[in-house]
Amino acid sequence: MGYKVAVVGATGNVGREMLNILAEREFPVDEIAALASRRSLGTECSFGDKTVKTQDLEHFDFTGWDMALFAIGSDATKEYAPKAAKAGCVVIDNSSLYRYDPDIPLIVPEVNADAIMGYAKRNIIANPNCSTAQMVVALKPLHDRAKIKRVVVSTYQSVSGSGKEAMDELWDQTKGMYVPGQEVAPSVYPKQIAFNVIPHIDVFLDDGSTKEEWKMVAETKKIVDPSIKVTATCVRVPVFVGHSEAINIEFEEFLDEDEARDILREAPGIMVVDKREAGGYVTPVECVGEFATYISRIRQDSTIENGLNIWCVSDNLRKGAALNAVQIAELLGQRVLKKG
Ligand code: 2RA
Repeated sequence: MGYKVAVVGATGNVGREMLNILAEREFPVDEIAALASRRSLGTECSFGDKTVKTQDLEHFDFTGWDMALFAIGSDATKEYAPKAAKAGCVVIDNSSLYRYDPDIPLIVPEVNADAIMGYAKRNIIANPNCSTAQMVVALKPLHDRAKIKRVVVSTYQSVSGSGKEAMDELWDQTKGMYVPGQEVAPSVYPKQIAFNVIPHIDVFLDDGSTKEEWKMVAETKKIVDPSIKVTATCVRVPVFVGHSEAINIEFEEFLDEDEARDILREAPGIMVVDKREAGGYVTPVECVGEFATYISRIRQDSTIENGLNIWCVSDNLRKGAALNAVQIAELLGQRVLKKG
């Protein structure tokens, strides 16, 4: 006895990964619905060794469906998520719409699984921002051992975080630099992304930070501990898939780098690759298609009393979005719906 599962936004980067990962992890699906806007109607999506034709989200009836994994923008989510929730279908939403709502749990299963019971208030569970998800997986085991006071993080975020159009822009712009007359002007991004980096993701806020940076602050506080101070600089880099983060952590008490490495090695969802030699660390191209959050460059920060530096890399379409959403679905099945 399995679940009736809908994937909303099935033709997008994240929606396709949700279908892939549901199949890869053999989630107990009795029936799968791939939902998309009318313009994508009939598109065939892979679901393991099967294909499913997309159905029209606008006219879909969620009654009798167990859960719906949403991977569409906030505006469309605002229209369809409440309909699904009201029909008794638990919504797991990847947009930012509900993440900061006190009535809706924001879940990273390796970090705050127990908070999932809060789903019952609105029948909605929020998935965190990709750059937050991988970071809190690393922070949580260290925070449990030596309470974290402050985090300073710089991100190096791949263009797949902006969607398929951005990936095409990087590809075309890069090619165009080698073929006279085929130069490609910036479109998705305000400046050239090929062979360049852009310190701007999402909109600018009044204090000079960007909304992406604000998300990392607000979501870390909600998922891990509201007392943790976080400051972030989020940067777009010419990488197709895989977000990287340089994370500096200040603890309430000293935590030795070797003990930190041992803790991370044992922590759920983490793979430590940390050798102080050429190639002894993970880079984005190696994380693509993987479930793990990789940690490298673990070392003391001797400029402050209880400091540690780490390098964190993960597939932003997987742990950063689709995998985390499927893990929430698994948790929902184990703790609440209990079929399968
Ligand atoms: C990005 N985190 O990387 C944002 C949304 N996926 O663009």
